[in-house]
Amino acid sequence: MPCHFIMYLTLIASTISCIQIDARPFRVFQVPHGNIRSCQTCHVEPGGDRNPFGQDIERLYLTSRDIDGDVLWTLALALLDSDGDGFTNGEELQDASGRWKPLNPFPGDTALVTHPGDARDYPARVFCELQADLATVFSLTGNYPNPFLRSTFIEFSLAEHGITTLDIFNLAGIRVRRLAECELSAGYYTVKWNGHDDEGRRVAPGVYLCQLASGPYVGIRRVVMMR
Ligand SMILES: [Ca+2]
Repeated sequence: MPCHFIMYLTLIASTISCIQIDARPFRVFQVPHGNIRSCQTCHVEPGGDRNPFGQDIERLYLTSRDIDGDVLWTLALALLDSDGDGFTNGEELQDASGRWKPLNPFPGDTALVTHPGDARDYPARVFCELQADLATVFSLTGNYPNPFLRSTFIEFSLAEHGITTLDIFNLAGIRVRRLAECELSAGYYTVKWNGHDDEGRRVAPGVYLCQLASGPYVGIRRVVMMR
């Protein structure tokens, strides 16, 4: 059976399941990758109480709270950490920038999606936030804000397509976080670092080195996390 047909059947089954227990199944398709957990994206149990992500949406991100209200997936909602696990809703749903719009293809990597309403489920790694556009030079432009308190955005450009890594090292030369390891096209990119190491623990305040390696290019910048 063709893959797209199986996906179609899955979506129909998901929608029918929602209809039986929740009168607003269309909202599932108004957040990135909302089809993965269907109604449980926002509810503890389908049709039941809302989880922390669903509570935030109900509080501020519905066009109206009646049955016709649509979910507003915005940068503000993407930047919230609804379940308090150290990762923003956007990071968990593979759209850290909050740029995705309903009906567009889902962003990022489906395999990395985690639950924005369940603090026990969080991503092992936040992958590249892509803003591909024409670029003519390799450059690790820097990060903003710097110094930073909670999170910082690292900007770079690639002149050529290639395997790219973006890492954070401490001053002892030990890698604390791999932010990206992927194949990227030439373009401009922004990747967010939330000050956590690869184990999800917040690193100690201080000076770190951010290293970009892609093709012939290696660039290093100082990144300072405040206390
Ligand atoms: Ca989570």
